[in-house]
Amino acid sequence: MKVLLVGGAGFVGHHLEKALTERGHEVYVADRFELQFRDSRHWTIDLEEPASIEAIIQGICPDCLFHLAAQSSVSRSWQTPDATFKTNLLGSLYLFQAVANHIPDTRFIFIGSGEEYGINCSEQYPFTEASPCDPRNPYAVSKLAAGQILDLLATRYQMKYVHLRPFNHYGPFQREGFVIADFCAQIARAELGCGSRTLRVGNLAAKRDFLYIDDVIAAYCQLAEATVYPNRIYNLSTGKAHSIYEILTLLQAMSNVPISIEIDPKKFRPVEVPVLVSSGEQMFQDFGWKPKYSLKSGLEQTLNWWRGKIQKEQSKDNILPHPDRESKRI
Ligand code: A2R
Ligand code: GDD
Repeated sequence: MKVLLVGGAGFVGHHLEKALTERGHEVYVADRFELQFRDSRHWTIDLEEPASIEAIIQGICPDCLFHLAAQSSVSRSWQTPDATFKTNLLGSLYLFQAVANHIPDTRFIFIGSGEEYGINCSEQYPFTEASPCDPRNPYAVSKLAAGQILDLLATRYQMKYVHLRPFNHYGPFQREGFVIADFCAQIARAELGCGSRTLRVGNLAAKRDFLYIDDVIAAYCQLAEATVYPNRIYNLSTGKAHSIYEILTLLQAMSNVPISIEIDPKKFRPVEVPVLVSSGEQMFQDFGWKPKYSLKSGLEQTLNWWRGKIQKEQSKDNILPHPDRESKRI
């Protein structure tokens, strides 16, 4: 099957490209590649330029398309709500229109966010797909609005789509700016003697539903290969909430050097969602998907990856850009 990953050079795309290729699919990636990283399978796209979208949609004509491209940081969306809306809402609209006009039969997987639900859940009452949405930051509003537009266009043009709402995910290749990557990177630098042993952290009281990247990829592969497309929303989650403090404590215990903590008020959000957790029941019922990784083993693998990355950065051999997709950003 021909699969196109729009925004496929990011954290999730990096893993998904590899997994789908290993499963025998013909995978194309469209992202903001610099000239030297483009080839027949890696195309340059800018969601804010409809012409670049049209060219790729018509040039590739995929059987299945994942829309992963986004300004994906909640924190940054408070600093640049306009840029967040441009990419996540307007850019998504351009992409939906191109698909509706040229390849309405493609299986379209829109990656939204658990953040779309906002505040009204607790550990006793996790969100389900039927929960009302009350988004609490510009990123969440942009994802909710994009999903609503997709639903309207899909009805009008008989498109086949899934609107997925993944909750927090983490693992190797996630960049700094997200909580587990931030903590692991700082610990790895402290261990290698090139960073402080005092970790700067934000709000430790928040609770989130964390998925290890391999579990996310397993779900995405199942969706790509599914034959039934019910044009609906699915939550991707574990059903368990962990406080950021708990994550920090687990990582501190894995560190080879003593780590102390400094709360940095600049890392707090203007508005914080205290708990974000969802039942993953619907994905299990309809696709048989269930997360397999424990938080502890996922954190160990992520911290080990950061140890290797920081070590590599420290070594002299790494002056030239590394020839993998990560290098898009170097
Ligand atoms: O911002 P960059 O240059 O790193 O590129 C990101 C790309 N992207 C775009 N691609 C084309 N046109 C744009 N205007 C545009 N703006 C951003 O989307 C990046 O390569 C990719 C998103 O990857 P990440 O930020 O690493 O997100 P992640 O964790 O892979 O999440 C995938 C999806 C996103 O829609 C999240 O909002 C959702 O899952 O949670
Ligand atoms: N980034 C960061 N860095 N967050 C911190 C820190 C820190 O040092 N300390 C505490 N936090 C808290 C944040 O306040 C938030 O409550 C929680 O850790 C998670 O923050 P992020 O990892 O930045 O992710 P997010 O929850 O805002 O958004 C992620 O999950 C969404 C799905 O729930 C992103 O991956 C989104 O793209 C995704 O849609």
